Amino acid sequence: MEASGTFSASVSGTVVTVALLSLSACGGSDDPQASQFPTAAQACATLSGKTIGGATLSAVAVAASGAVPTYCKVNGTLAPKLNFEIRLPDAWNGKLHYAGGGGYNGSIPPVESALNALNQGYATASSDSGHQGSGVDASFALTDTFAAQLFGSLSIPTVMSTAIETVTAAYGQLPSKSYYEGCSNGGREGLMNVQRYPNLFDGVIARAPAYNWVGFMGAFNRTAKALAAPGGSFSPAKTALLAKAVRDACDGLDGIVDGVVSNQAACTPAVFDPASLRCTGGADTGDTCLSDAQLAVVTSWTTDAVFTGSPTFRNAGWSLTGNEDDPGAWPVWETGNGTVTNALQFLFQDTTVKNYLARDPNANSLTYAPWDQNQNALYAMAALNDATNANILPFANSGAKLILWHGGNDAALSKNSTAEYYNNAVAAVGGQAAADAFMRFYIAPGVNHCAGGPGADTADLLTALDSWATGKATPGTLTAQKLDPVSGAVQFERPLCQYPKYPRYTGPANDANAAKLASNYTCS
Ligand SMILES: [Ca+2]
Repeated sequence: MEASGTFSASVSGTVVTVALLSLSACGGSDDPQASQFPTAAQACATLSGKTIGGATLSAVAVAASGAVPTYCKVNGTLAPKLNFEIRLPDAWNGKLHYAGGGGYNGSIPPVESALNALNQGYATASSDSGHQGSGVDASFALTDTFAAQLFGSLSIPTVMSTAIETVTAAYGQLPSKSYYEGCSNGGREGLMNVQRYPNLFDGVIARAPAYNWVGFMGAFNRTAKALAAPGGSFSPAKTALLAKAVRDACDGLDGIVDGVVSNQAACTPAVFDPASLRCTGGADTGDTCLSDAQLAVVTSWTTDAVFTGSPTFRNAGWSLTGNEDDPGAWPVWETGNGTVTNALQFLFQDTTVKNYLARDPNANSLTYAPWDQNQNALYAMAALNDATNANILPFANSGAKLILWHGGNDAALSKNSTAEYYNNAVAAVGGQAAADAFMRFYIAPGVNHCAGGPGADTADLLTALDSWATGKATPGTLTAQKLDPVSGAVQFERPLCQYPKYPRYTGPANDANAAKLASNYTCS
């Protein structure tokens, strides 16, 4: 723990600066040979027009711009239509990074999704996972069995094969380490790699993983139906009413009233009961109370959703956070600001019902009931998309490391479901000590789905993973930061605690500057 504390201190406060400076100075690597590798322009010249893995490569040098460094942009297509992109830095650190997708994929994630890796000198690969379209459109799964398999699990090992060969052709040697990093569906893809391809990566970062596809899609459907029920709709004022009531009751339970309920476990129904907001008589009488139909939405949100079939067909309910009203939380994911059909949870479950379950583009997801009626379809979707297998000993035995991360204000996917997977994995690999040898789980309070929200949403998990995988440092408590979106300056820090701990304020009272420092919190 001491060694890791030193490590996190060295990272804290300087993540962006270190990454940017090290690129120009020595390629972000302590490998003395890093500077001997070809530059991005030279790599482009080597690769342009070359055919690798059946894909004819285009390779274009991209000039540095803003936070994006100079890199060689390599594109190709694996038949029939799996489009990939590999970005090669100006000063390679000898390692390969893979950035996962989001939603139902359908496009190559932008370079910004891999910027931390690129700035540290990693070659970094991504793909559209084998079909082209909107991230909330699963119609490929209705008509294209192979595209559905690529989306489910096959695209990453397929692209990795070509990526490794491409990097080796560019630099003349195999990557010394390969790491995977992704959030949301990208987090699911990470766990899929861990479970089905345990030797593919030396380390995996799975953030806010959408690993229980059957379970959370069913929960999305249940909550969408509750919101669509007469009187169930949540206006911005209703969402703000609920969030403020939670904050008023629970914000200070972590030692500081900072707008974030970091100690969610203490925010029990005995401390805050949503029924305390009930409109007299149960009908909607205005913005100062919740109707019975709206309270039913809250119940759908906070309780586990359990479906017929496999024990893995379930989703742990969400915690109330006090930041439901953040623009990146309930408004975009759940309520659609009063129009449920605009909400992302509605859109995801709707395309899932149409293309995987009812297998009818005209099906109405809000009247499709019961949601678990088609067991064959549920099992088929689970076989394609679920990454619920907790026995990840093959991955652990390969020597690889896994970092799980989840935002505490994630209104898309429940952090409690990730905790459920973590606990299942701990049990399946033989207990806490065995798990600690290769797995970490961090929860970032006040952080929305993948990023954003009032909490400290930036942490250099890649450096923590690399230090672990290369035997330099075992990750303990890390440091998370909130950065100014324009300048990149650090606005405040928090310790990034290992589950089930949360950051408890121990600094001087009523001291705004002290409250910004991670050193004034302890993981409790
Ligand atoms: Ca607080």
